[in-house]
This record gives sequence, C-alpha cells and structure tokens, in this order.
Amino acid sequence: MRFSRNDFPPGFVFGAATSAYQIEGHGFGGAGPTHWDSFAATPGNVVRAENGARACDHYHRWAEDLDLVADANFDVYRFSTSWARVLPEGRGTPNTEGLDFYDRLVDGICARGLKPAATLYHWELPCAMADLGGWRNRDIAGWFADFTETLMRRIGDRVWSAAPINEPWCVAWLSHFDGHHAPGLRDIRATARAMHHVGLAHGRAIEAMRALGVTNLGAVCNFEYAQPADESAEAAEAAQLYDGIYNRWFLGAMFRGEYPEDVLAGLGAHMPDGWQEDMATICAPVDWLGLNYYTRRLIAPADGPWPGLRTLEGPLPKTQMGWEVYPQGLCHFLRFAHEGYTRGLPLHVTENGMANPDSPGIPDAARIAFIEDHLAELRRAIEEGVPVAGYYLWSLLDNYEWAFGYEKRFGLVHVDFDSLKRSPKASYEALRGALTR
Ligand code: IFM
Repeated sequence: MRFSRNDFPPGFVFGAATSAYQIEGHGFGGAGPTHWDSFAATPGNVVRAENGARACDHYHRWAEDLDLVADANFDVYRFSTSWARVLPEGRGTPNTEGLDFYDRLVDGICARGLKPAATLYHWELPCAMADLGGWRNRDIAGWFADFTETLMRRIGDRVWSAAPINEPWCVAWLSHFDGHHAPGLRDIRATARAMHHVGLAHGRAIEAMRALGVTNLGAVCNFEYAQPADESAEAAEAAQLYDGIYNRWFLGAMFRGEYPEDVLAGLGAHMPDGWQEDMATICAPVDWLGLNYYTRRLIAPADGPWPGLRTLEGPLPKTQMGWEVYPQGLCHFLRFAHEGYTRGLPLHVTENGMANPDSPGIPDAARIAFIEDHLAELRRAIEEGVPVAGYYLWSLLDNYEWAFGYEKRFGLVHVDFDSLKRSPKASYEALRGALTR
C-alpha cells in the first residue's frame, strides 16, 4: 500500500463493511421471509436465481469473521441488521434468536476492540411489509421506527454509530423505477412514493434512536459521478438531472429539508399528498454523513417520458461489475457534500471497493491500486479542509451481490461458496500492513 495510518489525521478510522442478507445466511435462526427471497425465486431477476439463504454462513461463523476484521487492524466493523430476523412478520412478536444474534455480534465486535457501526436496513424487507405495499405505503415509516426501537433497546447501549437506511437511492429508484432490485417494480408513482417514504422512515428512525439515547447517528447515501456523454447542452442537462435524482434528492431532503426543483418537476405529480409536511422529520439532525462511492456514469439524453436520459458505456478501465474506475469522483462528492449540505459534520466514506474475478493465491493487484487511488483522493479532500473522518472497505468477504448472485467478488477475503472457506486476499494483507498501529 502506498500509505499508512500516519498519512491520515489523528482519530481517523478505517473499517470493513458488510450487510446482513449478503453474508449471514437468511435461512438460519428463525428469520422471516423477505422480498429478496421472493424476488430471487422469480425467473430472470437474479443470476442463476441465487438467494441469501446460506450466503457466507456468517450466522454461524461470525466469530471467525470478526477475527478477520480485528487481525487486519481495522478500527470499525460496519454491519447491518435484518428486520425480518428481528421481526419475522415485520412487526409484532420479536424473534428471540434474532435479537440474541445481534447482541452476541455486538459483544463480539467490542470484545475485539472494534467499534460497532450498525445500519438498520440494508434492503431485505420482510414479506409481510411488502404485502402491505412496502416502501409505497406511508405507514412503513412507523413500522420501521418500531423495528428500530425494538432492536436498539437491545444493542443501542453498545453501538458506536448507527444509521437507519443504507443507500436510499437503491431502496427507492433502483428497486421501483429501474426494477433491478426487489420488489422489481418499474412504475413512476411507486418510485415517487418510495423516494419520499424512505426519507420519512430515516427521519422517524433517527427520532426513535434519539429518544432512546443512542448517540452518533448518521445517514448513509450512495453517489455516482454524472458526466455528460458529449459536449451538447442536451447531454449536460441530462447529466444534471441524473445528478439530481441520484446525488441531490436525499441530501437535499436530509440536510436542507427540501427536494431539488429539477427532480420535483418530474416526480411532483406522483408524490403522496401532504409530503411537504414531512420534510421537518426527514431532516432531523444527524451527527455525520456516510458516503458510498464506486463509479461515474456517462449520461446522454433519450427519447421518451421523463427523465429522458440513458447511460452509455465509458472508456475508462472497468471493474468486474463493468463500472468505470474514477477515483476523482470521491474527492468531488466529499467536497460537494461538505460545502453544499453537511457544512462541517464529519464525513465517513462508508463504502468503497471493487469487484474482481479473484481466485485464491492470485494477488488482487487491481484492488490494491483501486484502494490506493481512492485514498489519494480522500486525502486530497482532507487537504482542502473537508472533515473526512473514516474510510470503510466494501467488503470484508466475497458475498451475495444481489441481482448478480455470487459471481461478483467484492471481498478482501475470498470465500469458496462450496466449502465456505475464507482465504485473505493480497489486498487484505496489504491493508493489514498499512494499518499497523
Ligand atoms: O454490494 C453492494 C452493497 O450492498 C451496497 N453498496 C454497493 C455494493 C456493491 O454493489
């Protein structure tokens, strides 16, 4: 690695990130069915129709996995909790086994001298909630706040930080407009409602955690650098709108209490009645912002209804996901968030990393270079005065990459999905060396 801990300000933290459905093994421990189970069971949605029933079997191997985090000299372990594991019906009677699991996990994280960074929702909506309309139903904000309270009553005394929802754009747009994630809808009315209710659920969960006295609360959003595909005014306008939908909608709501006008021009007619009254809840104060950053997109105009844009393949080197490697976007978004929205709050890069077709024993040099180049951009932001406080790798383990199944390998640690053997990759060893205290 081209850097060490000493190249970062005192107190700067490094972490490894995972999510519940992607690693735990949802078939274990009495968890209820989720919309990812039924989405994956529907032909054509997921590569080889793979699901998270076994995943990395982290449910049983969590201690070994936490040892890997600690041995790499990370400071923070960012994990998520499964709503359906805690409340199999989404509400009502909790699953004791599920609560016990997260209790043990948090204790295990603390026992290894790591900081537990919890995300409450990372996409596996209980089927019972989906049956009631899921993110299209305004009541989801209350159901989610109740789940938050149930879980945080159990682990809130020990978590170092907590964020309600991972990547609201994916929960709303990718899943209700693009149809690429569960519930697989392609409907603008459903999208507008989800785009609003996910923010409302975030705000209600923040309120619930404040009421319980849980501290260090944040929001985790994802960002993509929108580059006009050519020099035309039309491409510039399309890229600006893509940026609004992806990057400015949730930041605007959470940090300014307003939605961007250019996006409202298209979504406004489909928004739920009285949405304006919810904005004060959505922008409940938080203590930090988490930014998940992977790539840029080239955007061109397209015929057809709003938003009238399409993405084109770019010329830069790509990861196994086909995503262009564009480290400069990370500095851009850190600056953008700080100057336009968070104005001094600590920023954490809560996800960054790449998928690579790794095999054990073959060094993942591309991942090492990816991390180095992104950390160089992160350091550039710090030098410019942006208060960046942490950087977390996605991901600790190769895992279930949603609609792409198990083929895309994001891990610092290779997982053999037959034997479930974990084998640290060269990037893991390189980070361990760089993070030595
Ligand atoms: O695997 C996902 C994760 O669940 C959320 N952020 C992006 C990652 C890579 O696609």
